[in-house]
Amino acid sequence: MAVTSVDIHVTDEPALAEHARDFAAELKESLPKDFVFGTATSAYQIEGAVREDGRSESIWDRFCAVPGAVFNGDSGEIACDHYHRYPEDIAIIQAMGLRAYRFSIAWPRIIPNGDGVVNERGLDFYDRLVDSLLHVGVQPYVTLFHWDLPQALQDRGGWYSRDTAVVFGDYARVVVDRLGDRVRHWITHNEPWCSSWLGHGYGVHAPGLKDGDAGAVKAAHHILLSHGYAMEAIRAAAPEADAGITIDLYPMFPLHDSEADRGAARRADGQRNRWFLDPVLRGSYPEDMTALLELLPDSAQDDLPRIGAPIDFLGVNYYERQVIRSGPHGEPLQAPKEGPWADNGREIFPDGLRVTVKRLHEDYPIKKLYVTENGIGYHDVIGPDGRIHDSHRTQFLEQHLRAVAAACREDAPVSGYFAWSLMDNFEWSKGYDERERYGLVYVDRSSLERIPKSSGEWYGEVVRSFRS
Ligand code: IFM
Repeated sequence: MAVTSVDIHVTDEPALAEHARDFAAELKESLPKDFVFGTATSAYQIEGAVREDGRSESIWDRFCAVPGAVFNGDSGEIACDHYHRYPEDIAIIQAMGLRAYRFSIAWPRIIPNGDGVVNERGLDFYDRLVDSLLHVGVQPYVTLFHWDLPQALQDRGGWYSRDTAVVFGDYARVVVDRLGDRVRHWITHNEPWCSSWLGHGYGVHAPGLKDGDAGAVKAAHHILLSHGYAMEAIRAAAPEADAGITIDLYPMFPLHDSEADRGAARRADGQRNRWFLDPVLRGSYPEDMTALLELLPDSAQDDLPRIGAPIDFLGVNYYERQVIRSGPHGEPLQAPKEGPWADNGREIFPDGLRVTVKRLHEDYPIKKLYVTENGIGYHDVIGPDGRIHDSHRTQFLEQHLRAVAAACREDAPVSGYFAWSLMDNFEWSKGYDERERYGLVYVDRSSLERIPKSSGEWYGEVVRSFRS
């Protein structure tokens, strides 16, 4: 359990530290006492070591090799080399004072063929990771699928095949059997809209299929079904577990307060949000989404009880809102937003997080929510003093935590917040584009040296002060 030590400098910046302490005092007035503050990552974005210890090829390894698929031809081959440097990364988490860390498991490390033979060396890595986290008092929140499907399964149809849903349940069982004595919090999937629509509809994520809504709906259904199988596996292997799914949600604002724009925003919400929320939380697909309903596999109706079985919490990833106007046939079209903007082109709209959480609380029977991701990409640079003064990110975190506090005052059951991301990492089709640095910790792309940013130091001080 060799955990190295790391310096967190916030006390060198008295104004920042004082601001963090004042802000923590403000949060205490609205957030529950046991509110969980953490940070998040995913396997392919940070681990590297793609050919080590029996890991097989994933669909992202394959996709990154396609010319033009990923910015600059980048890949997760080395990423942040977390596979080897995890003791240092855990030391950073510890130094920040965080007591929760969300990471994902790479399926190709555990069952290289997708089903069948289990790779003990893959499990051993996550064993070491979990033990090292617990050793320093950090609770693991484990995601079972954050997009790195074994290529062997893709070769047999991937998420177009119902069998992939079944074997996801087997994979979940293997992982929970091994780690479930120490890991209490489980997330089956991360952002199923991205896996289905970006990967199978638009082809901008792995596996790069451009099959439109037909492909996306089929993939999404099997992903949701696999969530159901995984929940059953978790319940069987670890009855005390706290388990759910993470969905990326976008509040849809009509451009004008007209019937046409309101209707278009409702349809956009149906495709982007309710298409996932309704089956998981109500056991049904949204009835108004008639064109999508026609694309569902024949088995869909029979699968819904399994998909809609109770979960313990919903994970919410929030990044930005969408503004929607109606097209000539009532179709939803994206309308220009107002800003302000981050370097990576995302609009910063903190109240959208409050609106999202409040809406979930009002529309769905949810007992507990975690904000499992929230963050922003900037082109951060090392200053002359060797530090990264990313006050824009500090402000972003402050505004969004304030939105969570406001939602809690409106009785929304938010139990935790995980900043995306612990460190700068591989941002999927955007690769290592400098504008896509999401970390609380800067990662030098050549040396892979980690340098905590001032936002990370500020966040740590907020968390420590909140507890004191
Ligand atoms: O980096 C991603 C993450 O993998 C999923 N949610 C959004 C993040 C930022 O784009």
